Amino acid sequence: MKLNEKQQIQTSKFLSLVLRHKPESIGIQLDAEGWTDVNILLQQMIKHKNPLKLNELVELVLSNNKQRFQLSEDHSKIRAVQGHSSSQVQREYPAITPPDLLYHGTASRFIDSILDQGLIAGDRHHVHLSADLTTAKKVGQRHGKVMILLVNTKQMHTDGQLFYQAENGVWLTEHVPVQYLTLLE
Ligand code: HQG
Repeated sequence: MKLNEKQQIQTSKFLSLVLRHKPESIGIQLDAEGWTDVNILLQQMIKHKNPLKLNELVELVLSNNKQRFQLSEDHSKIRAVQGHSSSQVQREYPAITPPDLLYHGTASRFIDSILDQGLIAGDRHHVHLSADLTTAKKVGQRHGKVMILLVNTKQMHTDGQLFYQAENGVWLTEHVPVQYLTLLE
């Protein structure tokens, strides 16, 4: 049996919760790079009333619209590729040169604070940036009335700030100071 679309979304949200934020809530452990054992994950999901079969997990990982999760080659381990807040994880992404410009989609109610403090990671380990406007709009819409900020990544990089890219293409950095931000009207 394949998971239907609703079940896929629910399961993806559950996996995001335990693989990014609260592994302890179902008694699993993540290593520093975010990996956890697939068999233990599936056992603990049964115990916590979210049963999932191995083939359903594999299908979900491969078909996930944002490629949020990654399986090891032998399918023995799984991780979320970005978005972590758990202190068990401290991913060491290689620093790479970003494109000259990246986008950040947010909600109008955050703008005053962002123009005061810059973009901060909050509970997550990094600020998330998008490579294109369409993606940034989708990210911002999750929070309310969408506003787009342009990030002068070329200048940030020249000034020595580090950038990383998760396996699913999402760009990451520690903090974006205000001077590199332009609000797109
Ligand atoms: C805002 C999703 C006030 C920031 C997406 C955002 C992404 C500030 C919110 C990934 C601020 C945090 C991450 C400041 C930043 N004052 N608000 N100084 N600095 N903010 O969800 O970037 O579907 O933690 O603008 O696609 O929205 O989960 O971050 O609105 O890739 O795979 O604080 O999550 O991916 O919200 O999204 P989030 P995000 P998934």
